[in-house]
Amino acid sequence: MSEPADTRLPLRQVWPDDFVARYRAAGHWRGETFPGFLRDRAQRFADDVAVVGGDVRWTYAQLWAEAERIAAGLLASGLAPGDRVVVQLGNVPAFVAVVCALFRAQLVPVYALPAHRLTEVAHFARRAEAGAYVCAERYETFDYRTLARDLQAEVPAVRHVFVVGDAQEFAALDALDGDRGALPGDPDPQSVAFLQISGGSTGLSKLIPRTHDDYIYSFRASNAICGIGRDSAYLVALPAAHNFPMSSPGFFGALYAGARVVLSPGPGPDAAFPLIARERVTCVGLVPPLALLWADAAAKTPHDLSSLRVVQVGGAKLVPEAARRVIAGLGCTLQQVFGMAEGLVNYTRLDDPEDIVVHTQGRPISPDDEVLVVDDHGDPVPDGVTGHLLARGPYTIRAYHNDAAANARSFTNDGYYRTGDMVQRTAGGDLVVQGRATDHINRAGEKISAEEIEDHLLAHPQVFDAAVVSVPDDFLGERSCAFVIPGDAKPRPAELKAWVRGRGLAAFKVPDQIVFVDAFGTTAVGKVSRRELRAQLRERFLSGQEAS
Ligand code: OOB
Repeated sequence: MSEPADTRLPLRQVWPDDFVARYRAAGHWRGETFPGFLRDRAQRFADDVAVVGGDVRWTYAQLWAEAERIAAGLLASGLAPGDRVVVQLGNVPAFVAVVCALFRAQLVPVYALPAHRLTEVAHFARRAEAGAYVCAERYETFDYRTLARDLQAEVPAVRHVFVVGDAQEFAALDALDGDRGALPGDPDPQSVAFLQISGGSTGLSKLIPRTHDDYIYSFRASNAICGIGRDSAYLVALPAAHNFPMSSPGFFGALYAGARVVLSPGPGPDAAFPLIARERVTCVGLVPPLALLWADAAAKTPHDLSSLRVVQVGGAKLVPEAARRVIAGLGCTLQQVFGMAEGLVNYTRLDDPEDIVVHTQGRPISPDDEVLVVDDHGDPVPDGVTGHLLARGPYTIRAYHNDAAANARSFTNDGYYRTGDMVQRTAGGDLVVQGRATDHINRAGEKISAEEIEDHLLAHPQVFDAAVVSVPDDFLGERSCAFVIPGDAKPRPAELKAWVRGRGLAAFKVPDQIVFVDAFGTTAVGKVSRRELRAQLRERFLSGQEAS
């Protein structure tokens, strides 16, 4: 009997031949792969500690053995190389083992955050054409097995569910095993290694295909810029599935260097400070509100934080005053990180003068990153003038997976990614983020699409119209505010918030504030774009008229 034909869309990320040749010749793309480097480290650094979290302390040899066991078990369960697998795990060693196992089996991880719920996970599964889902029995207070059941009901193509912990009717990750001799060889370095999730400025999140060559380059080069070596200990304080703690230089950078990865169960000082002291952590990545929290808590903590050499802050704008507070409070080197899951990452350098570290978001990783700052017509603007940031380079994608409309919008004809960020470039080549051109809310580093939330609000029977905007917030940087024109009966704000939550969305997407208005009251004549409308409402809010 012949196998049914695979009708799934192929995963690929294609750079034009001349760029491929250039990136190889420059030594950026070296033909390394995830399983290739992980196997190598397991041999060379066999007895060094690789991953620490909860009660687990795995050496490099143990991590690799665990990855091979799970990989063989996944293939024995009926998955085949090329299958996509949605992974939703918290900051636990199993997350690292599962991802390494998927690479080893040539399965393709699709990263969901622990905060995501059914609507989002189902969207990732459908869009990626996933055949399996890996989750924890529970994380924090949520039981992911209920999500798994709903997911299989909604997306039957997800035939397999693997659970860390008590699996109930599903397969237990711990019990997986299979024939290691049946594991495939190493993949093509230019093939897609995984799908990352975009922040999603218009509507639903897009899937970002990253290749072995491009991603490994990004964290190998980040290691050099961030001072990560074999003697480093990197703390994962943000959710591990985020691109920042994953690869800038993140836990993959640390594993590449033979360093130690320490997983913090939560981002706050309570969870992280004892780990820093115990494991002599040298580097950590934080979002601005957390960095400020840490800076304040450091003054009072009994824990010894003296091992910390570099505190990285990124994901959202760190204003100069906050940057100074972080430096003073934590007493170590601050590194600003301005990056995106689509690729381009900028860093202030460890030896930059304080003025640059405080006032800029740094410069690109690679000499082959091509960064353009352009006006609304696409023409370059001079240094010091705000414009749209476009990026192209050896680790910036050329296309999203399976999303022709987003690709047409998000990339120029000559392959630049339109970041949606408004920046200025200084004479020294550093970037200063000024804002953005797209309507998303950057809530403490979590990106929320205004359009996505408006769609959910509009589905409520008592909502006539809704517009979601970002407003400044002392702690979060930005919070979300929904302007709602009620229908015949006015719902209570709490009801609308519960409604959004009940639509199967991450808690961080629930509007922080709801303001009822009779009309949007646009002053412009004729049709007003949603963008313009949101801008007007935001102005009204900020001028105090709606700040109820
Ligand atoms: C990181 O990645 P994403 O994909 O969650 O979000 C990217 C967007 C950027 O386009 C920008 O709007 C914003 O987040 N952003 C910043 C920033 N870092 C990111 N805005 C101002 N200042 C910064 N330092 O957030 C991400 C990925 C890799 C490394 C670091 C952050």
